[in-house]
Amino acid sequence: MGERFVTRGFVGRRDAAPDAAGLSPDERRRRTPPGQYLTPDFPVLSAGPTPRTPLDRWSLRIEGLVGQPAQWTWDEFLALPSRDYVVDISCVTKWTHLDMRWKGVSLDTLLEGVELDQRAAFVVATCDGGYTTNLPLADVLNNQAFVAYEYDGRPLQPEHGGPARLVVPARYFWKSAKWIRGLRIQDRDEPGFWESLGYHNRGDQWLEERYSGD
Ligand SMILES: Nc1nc2c(c(=O)[nH]1)N[C@H]1C(S)=C(S)[C@@H](COP(=O)(O)O)O[C@H]1N2
Ligand SMILES: [Mo]
Repeated sequence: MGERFVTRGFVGRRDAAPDAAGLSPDERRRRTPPGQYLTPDFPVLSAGPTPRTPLDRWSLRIEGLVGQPAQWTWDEFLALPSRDYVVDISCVTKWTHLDMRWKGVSLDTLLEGVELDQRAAFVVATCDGGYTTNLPLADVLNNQAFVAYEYDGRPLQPEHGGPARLVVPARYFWKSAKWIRGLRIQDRDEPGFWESLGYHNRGDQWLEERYSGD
């Protein structure tokens, strides 16, 4: 143990001991967006009741400015190439949870299933229960977003958006639509649920874009 600290140059720095999660104070600071605090908790934040669509009636659909809409049943969705993701999540209520482990399908993989119109520039995620959130396509392409169906090695719990939710780690967590059922491709941006109620249109946690006007 001593050797590890010596090679890292931590000798004599009493505040440099790793915490329970093995993180040094420097790393905690570097990975905590402005105004956020770290927590091992995973609070539930929902604007309404938890929808419970049976899996045999579940589908995920891409529509809007695409050549032909694409749709996957639950079994078809699970058969798509998936990936494990370990990402830091920040909620606008100020908690940040590091190294959250998910399994899901990249939005790149889903979008490979459609031909995007030349005018395609924005996406609106649609959900069971009516929640929506908007993102520029540029913010979700290149493995920046995925539709998760497992969290921490288990099926995603209904309260957290199961059977499947969008996860966009580089934005505040309200952009990570729970109970996702659709991606609507548009030429124009269209504020979603929280974006219409005064939250920032983009929601970059590193720029502290919490509310419109930030
Ligand atoms: N469909 C839907 N998705 C949603 C919400 C919601 O109310 N409905 N809440 C959003 C908000 S404000 C946050 S902070 C996160 C919370 O996710 P969690 O309950 O898994 O922590 O989900 C986001 N996605
Ligand atoms: Mo939130």
